Amino acid sequence: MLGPAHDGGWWAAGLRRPEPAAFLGVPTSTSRTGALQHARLRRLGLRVAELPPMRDVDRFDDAQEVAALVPTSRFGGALRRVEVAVAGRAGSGDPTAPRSSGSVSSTASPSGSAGSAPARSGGSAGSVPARSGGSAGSGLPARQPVKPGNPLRPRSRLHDERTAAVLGVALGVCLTVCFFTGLFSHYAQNPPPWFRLPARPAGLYRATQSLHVATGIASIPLLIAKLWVVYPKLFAWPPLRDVAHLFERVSLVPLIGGSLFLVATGLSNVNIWRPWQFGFRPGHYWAAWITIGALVVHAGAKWATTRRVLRRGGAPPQPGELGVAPDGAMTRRGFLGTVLAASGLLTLFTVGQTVAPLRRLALLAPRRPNVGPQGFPVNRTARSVGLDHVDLAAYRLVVDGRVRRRLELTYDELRRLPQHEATLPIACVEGWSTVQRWRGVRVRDLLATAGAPAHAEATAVSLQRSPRLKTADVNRWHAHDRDTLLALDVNGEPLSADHGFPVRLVGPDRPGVLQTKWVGRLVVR
Ligand code: HEM
Ligand SMILES: Nc1nc2c(c(=O)[nH]1)N[C@H]1C(S)=C(S)[C@@H](COP(=O)(O)O)O[C@H]1N2
Ligand SMILES: [Mo]
Repeated sequence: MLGPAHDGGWWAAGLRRPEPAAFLGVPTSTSRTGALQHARLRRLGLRVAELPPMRDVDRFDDAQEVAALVPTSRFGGALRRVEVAVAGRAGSGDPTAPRSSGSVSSTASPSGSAGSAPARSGGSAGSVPARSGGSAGSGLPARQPVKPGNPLRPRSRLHDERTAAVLGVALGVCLTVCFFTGLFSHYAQNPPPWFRLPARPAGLYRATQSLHVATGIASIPLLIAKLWVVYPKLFAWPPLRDVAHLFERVSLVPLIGGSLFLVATGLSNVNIWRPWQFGFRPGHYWAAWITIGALVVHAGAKWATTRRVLRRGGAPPQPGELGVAPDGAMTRRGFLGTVLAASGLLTLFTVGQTVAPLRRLALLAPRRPNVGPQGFPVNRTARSVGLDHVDLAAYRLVVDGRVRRRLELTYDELRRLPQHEATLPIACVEGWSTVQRWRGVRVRDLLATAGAPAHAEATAVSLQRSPRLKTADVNRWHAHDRDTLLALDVNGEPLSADHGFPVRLVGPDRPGVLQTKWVGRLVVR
């Protein structure tokens, strides 16, 4: 086994059996010592188990930083005694002298909680305890060349497996929820032969799509934090260990690229900034499959590590663990707390677009459920679809297709038919929604009057000029639901022009894009 040190050396090595060739000629005290040592062990045909990377102690300031992480440990105590002694001698001593003290361990956990130093003194495995830098074979004291303040060398203890694992699990949950809710949205709009969108529960699509956008937005801080925590690993040495490792690393390309793409396209879509307009859905859809495939590979590769580091978790917090460590750096708890809070707040400031009691907090949402003509939002105005004015005298609702009697109803005739009321949401694919009280003619009554077959389906056709969202399918379950209406009124008044005057389709559990406005025709199938 080999314990890599943060500075490129190693902090412990253990061998099951003595092996003189293991260390001979491997250069010590270089930033590649750890990698070269690793390669050597493997070349000898030895299986190398990696211990967690740790901060090693080469200089006095290293020791001080490590002691600050574990102030109550023996190491911390020993260092304090040394500091007192050094202060007592008022600068006459060599501050690095304590490295000869046998009681000062050369290692400490980067988090102060891992608490494992398996290579301490060889133990039953017959291993060689070592100082960092790989001098164990020669017995010479090693000194790592340490370049203080090198910004390219990550020294934050937050780049550790446990932080990565916690973020990974949170992100994995968000991406998985996003994938399935997104897939549901896709099938709701493009049903494959084996899928038919149910009409009940009436708020199902509203819930899944709100969840989609909420988890998508929650994943943004998680994704940024995760990338920051693991980026040093992207430059880890050796870049490729074996075929499994190759596979795992290659899967990072679609995983990282795909998630960034999804988040970027999703976010600009909900903010109605669509430089791509028609490409969004196919692009987002295929990126989702690619990303989730890569996520499955990645989760498989990291499963064991994640379980191990999360299990070990129960170590009691050190005095500096909550919030900020004594050295002023951020602890893991502080860091994860900040990231999760950012994620939660971002979501909270967005879900007001669909959860009415939170609407005052919807600072980041492009829409609020109660803002717009007649008290709710308009995405697409009549004018924007080429419908300046509907001439009521000429208006007819036509019901044709697979019917025994073709219907042609004026606005007044529609008004004289039995009216029905339903409280239903408009749940836009973009994640905002609004619940209103609708009143109009049941679609199933119209189908019955026209003599349509028992399990008939229909397509609603809008009077609008432009082709986008001009038609919407009404499947069998929706067509025969008692709440699927051709609405004439909303909240007791006739629909306004932008809400679909004279008639709009509205039904339970339909994505907003299927709640067609300005309906002029129902084609029965
Ligand atoms: C900030 C993050 C995200 C936002 C704001 C977002 C937003 C959206 C929106 C608005 C739609 C509806 C598009 C439409 O029907 O016109 C959608 C669909 C979809 N999303 Fe996302 N999304 C995000 C992240 C993700 C992620 C991470 C995944 C997958 C892991 C994903 C998978 C899907 C899928 C599969 C669809 C269906 C696409 C289709 O209808 O063909 N999304 N998303
Ligand atoms: N004819 C027609 N109906 C339509 C649309 C449209 O573009 N044309 N937009 C839909 C969308 S995307 C939504 S979310 C709902 C509510 O949108 P609104 O806010 O524009 O009324 O109406 C739907 N009905
Ligand atoms: Mo929409």
